[in-house]
Amino acid sequence: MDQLAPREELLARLHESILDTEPEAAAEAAQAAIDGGVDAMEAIRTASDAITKVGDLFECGDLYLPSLMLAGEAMKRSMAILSQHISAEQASQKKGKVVVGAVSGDIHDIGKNLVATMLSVHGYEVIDVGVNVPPMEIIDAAQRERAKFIALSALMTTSMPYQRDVLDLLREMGVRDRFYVVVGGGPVTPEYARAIGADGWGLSAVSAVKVCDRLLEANSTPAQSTFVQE
Ligand code: B12
Repeated sequence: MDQLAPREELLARLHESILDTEPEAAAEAAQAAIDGGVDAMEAIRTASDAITKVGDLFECGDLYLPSLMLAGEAMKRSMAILSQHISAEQASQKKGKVVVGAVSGDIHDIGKNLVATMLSVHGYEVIDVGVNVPPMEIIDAAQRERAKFIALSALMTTSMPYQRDVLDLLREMGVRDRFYVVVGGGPVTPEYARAIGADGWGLSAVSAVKVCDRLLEANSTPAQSTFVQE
């Protein structure tokens, strides 16, 4: 019988498959990591590290759009496998539920998925409602799931106003104080986030985790909490 590949080798294979933008290889590497006894959380951290590097390469023009999209798919395929293997103990460390979605009119999901992954790796239970989600559907999901946070992604100036609509609707419904609302995405600035009455704004997926952590630590009522930006 073949000897099991060492842990480092399995993790390196996963990392490489995402950097090489190969969805099929990423799914296989994720399964191999699990079969080889690698902790799912550790593998998720490795995959997140790889997709963050891919994002950096894209930002500085060293990677083109089709590759970015393939890398996003590779991340998705590996996460589908790895997330099934998070242990009960790890799952019980959850800090609370976060409804994550891209608002109406916006189908960009690479950054949103990265935010969802980073939050999930850092102990949040993520309910990803997908892309192009109308404000009321996002609020319905948050109420149904008894979420603590709503994280809204918008990549276009034309979709940003729907972040405001979510907040307006929460206020109209008298439930604004039930959820911390965190916003982000390319054109969304901290000034805009403050103006629409969000609780926090984050520049990146890593920032999204920091913002949620800081809001939890502050433990104040949503909408009355100090605005957090990272
Ligand atoms: C990839 C891409 C696409 C892909 C999307 C694939 C997919 N599955 O997502 C495709 C080709 C389908 C596409 C389509 C379109 N796109 Co496009 N697209 C991009 C592109 C090149 C990269 C976006 C991306 O994935 N970046 C990489 C990820 C990792 O970064 P990110 O999304 O910014 O996310 C990070 C942060 O913003 C932050 N973040 C994101 N969400 C959140 C949420 C929270 C809560 C927090 C805290 C943080 C956070 O964390 C993320 C990770 O660090 C951008 C240009 C750009 N440089 O941004 C244009 C861009 C966003 N697209 C644009 C446009 C106009 C379109 C189209 C309308 C084009 C067209 N005419 O058909 C369509 C339709 C889109 C629609 N209806 O939604 C414009 C938007 C312009 C504007 N300001 O309004 C951009 C800026 C390009 C441009 N310069 O013109 N697009």
